Amino acid sequence: MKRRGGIGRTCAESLALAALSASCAGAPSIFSSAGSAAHRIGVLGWILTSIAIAVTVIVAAVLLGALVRSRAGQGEEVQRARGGVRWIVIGGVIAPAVILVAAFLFSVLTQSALADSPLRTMPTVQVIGHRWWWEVRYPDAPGQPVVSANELHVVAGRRVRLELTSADVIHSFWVPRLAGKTDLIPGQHNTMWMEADRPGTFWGECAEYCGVQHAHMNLVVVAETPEQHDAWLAAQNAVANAPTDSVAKRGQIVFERAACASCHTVRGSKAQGRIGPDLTHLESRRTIAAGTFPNTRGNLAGWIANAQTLKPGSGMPTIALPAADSRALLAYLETLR
Ligand code: HEC
Ligand SMILES: [Cu+2]
Repeated sequence: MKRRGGIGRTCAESLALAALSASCAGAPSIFSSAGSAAHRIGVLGWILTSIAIAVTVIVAAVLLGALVRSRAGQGEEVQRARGGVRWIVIGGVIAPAVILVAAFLFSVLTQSALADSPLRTMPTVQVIGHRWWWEVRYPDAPGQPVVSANELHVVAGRRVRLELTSADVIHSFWVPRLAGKTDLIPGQHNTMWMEADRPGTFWGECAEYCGVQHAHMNLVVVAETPEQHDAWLAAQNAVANAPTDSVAKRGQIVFERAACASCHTVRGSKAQGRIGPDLTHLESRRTIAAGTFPNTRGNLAGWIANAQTLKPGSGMPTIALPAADSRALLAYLETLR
């Protein structure tokens, strides 16, 4: 559903976004895992939290006991009677060593379960971090390479390998309900695997401070059935159809003249820019500007006219266009399904 007019985020839209991130099935917390990798991390989280709580409670109880006894003036006798040195060796050396070794072992076991195994054949998705959006590529897709942004489609119940790198600074890929964090580092390819155990949408974000718009660098993972995924890939695979409607045709000319084409690619057209997100299937995406706004007509119009007010410092300049051009441009963008 598209709405006309309105710049920026209205109250209803903030709610819509909140609903999207929440309907991204529950709070994005490691304790509500929805995939095997995240599940292991959740278990490790509970183990470490339980150990920490137990240690705190025991230490507090012993301390309290000592205080009560020293108040009663029996401190020294008790210490002598019970063997103070033994307490120190057990409580101060052996117990911490056992606890730390156990915590270390649990962590190592989890880490090795999460390690990417080159033996398994998994479909690969490449994720490239940009200040402040995510480029997503599907090199295994049949035919043309599929390129999208800020939305990652996977098959529910199937592992996918992520190949992570960055075009500028260090970012960190994190979808709390599906997997742990992995850094995206310029000049390096980190890999990880991820799996959603059921269809649904899952909210993700950049987990490494990467500049002023770090908080507006979100993404949505869409887990779907194999049939839905194939249909989605086939649709993304297609190049954009040339617009037939006269207003949209004019919009395409505006797009190519107003510098949009120097930064954005629309496959199947002259626009081959590589600075910003691929817009070939812009309309198929749920959000714009990396999860910052729901993808509505009003927000698209507002974004183009006010990008620097809405996401200051972002790589997208504010572009003022005459009203008629702006309408035509929107009509064109709406053909990019
Ligand atoms: C100097 C390069 C540049 C120019 C020129 C430019 N853009 Fe962008 N555009 C970007 C960048 C970078 C982003 C990503 C911004 C972000 O999310 O931080 C972006 C984002 C967008 C988005 C949101 C895409 C998404 O999926 O989030 C749309 C739509 C868009 N631009 C349309 C346009 C149009 C229409 C024009 C011409 C009027 C234009 N851009 C001109 C660089 C540019
Ligand atoms: Cu980032």
